[in-house]
Amino acid sequence: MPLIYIKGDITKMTVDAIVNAANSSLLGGGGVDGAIHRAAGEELLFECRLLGGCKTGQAEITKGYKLPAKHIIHTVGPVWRGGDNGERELLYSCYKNSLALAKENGCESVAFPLISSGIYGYPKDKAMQVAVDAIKEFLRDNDMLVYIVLFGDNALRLDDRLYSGVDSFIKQTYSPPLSAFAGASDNAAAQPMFGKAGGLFHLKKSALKKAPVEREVAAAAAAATVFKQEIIEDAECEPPESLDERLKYLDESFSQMLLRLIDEKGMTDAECYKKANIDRKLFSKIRSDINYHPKKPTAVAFAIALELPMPQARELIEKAGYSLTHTNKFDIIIEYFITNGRYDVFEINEALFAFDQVLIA
Ligand code: AR6
Repeated sequence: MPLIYIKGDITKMTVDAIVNAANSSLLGGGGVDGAIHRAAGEELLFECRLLGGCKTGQAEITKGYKLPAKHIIHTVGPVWRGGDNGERELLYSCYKNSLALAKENGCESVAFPLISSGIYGYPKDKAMQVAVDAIKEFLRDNDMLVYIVLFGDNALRLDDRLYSGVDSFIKQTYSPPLSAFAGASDNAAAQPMFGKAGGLFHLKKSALKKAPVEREVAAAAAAATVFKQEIIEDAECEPPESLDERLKYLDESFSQMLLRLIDEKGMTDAECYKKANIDRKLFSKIRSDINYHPKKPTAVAFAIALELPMPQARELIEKAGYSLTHTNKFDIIIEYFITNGRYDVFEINEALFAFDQVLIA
């Protein structure tokens, strides 16, 4: 997966290059710059002195010294002054020039912090958008594994409207899995259904007071309702298809269906796997093995890249042996984006990340 968001400390990344959000002296400072200099050791400062500084938007490269990364690319982000002073262009050039330097130096993997979004005050959501735009543009013509490393608890704030749209869709749609009722003691069931980042849903108190058998019946009824709803939704959206048409593709494997859909959409392989944020090597494996079983996030990524409507997306994902249900946040978030016709894998990954879910691809 060519662009990956992760939470953590960039100095710990084992990659060909990490990027430093430096200042124009290149002689170290606070934030990530300070952390990188401390972890790399004082030899880094000796090499930096020889570089004689760096202009905003430009980039320079040094060795990684004591870091697990082989190289450090030092770039100088703009200071945020309200957004009308060329900040976006300068920040974009930081990513563009750093990636070009990484490529020139034969790097296959690079990790970025969210440049300018700390001491330099660039709003995190805007800084993220610039980072993603610049990296996406680069990946259109180049193969590289690029990480954006987000630091601290408030690492990323999803656009407010998108966040509340996804959040209320989860609240409306979520239906607890049977096991949540059957195995749960009253106490355990009173816990939030999701992990620390979620904490959105609590089982209704009335459901908790019921005897175990009643709880199972209630849960089964809830599940049946969801199932029925899905059938209705599918029937409403699915284009009429003849029985012959359906039978023709019954035995298709995931790989065969994927390749057929790529042709039907008039896409090239590269357009499809890049849009899916899938690595070329993984795509080649899927292409050459008709029985290849991808992981669920990979199957989902292709459904997104192909911009499939919900029924077809479900079909493709089922070919890989998975389903989209209403019993977990990941599935619901995917459904939200598909039903709203928003097929940008990077945007979906930001939402998944914000809700503490596995990313797609
Ligand atoms: N790993 C990953 N990200 C980090 C780490 C880390 N170890 N530490 C901080 N961040 P900043 P800037 C995040 O302030 O805004 C220095 O003094 C942090 O949460 O390091 O470009 C330089 O010398 C934030 O999201 O860099 C300059 O003078 C992001 O890294 C000035 O600060 C960037 O925050 C540059 O300011």
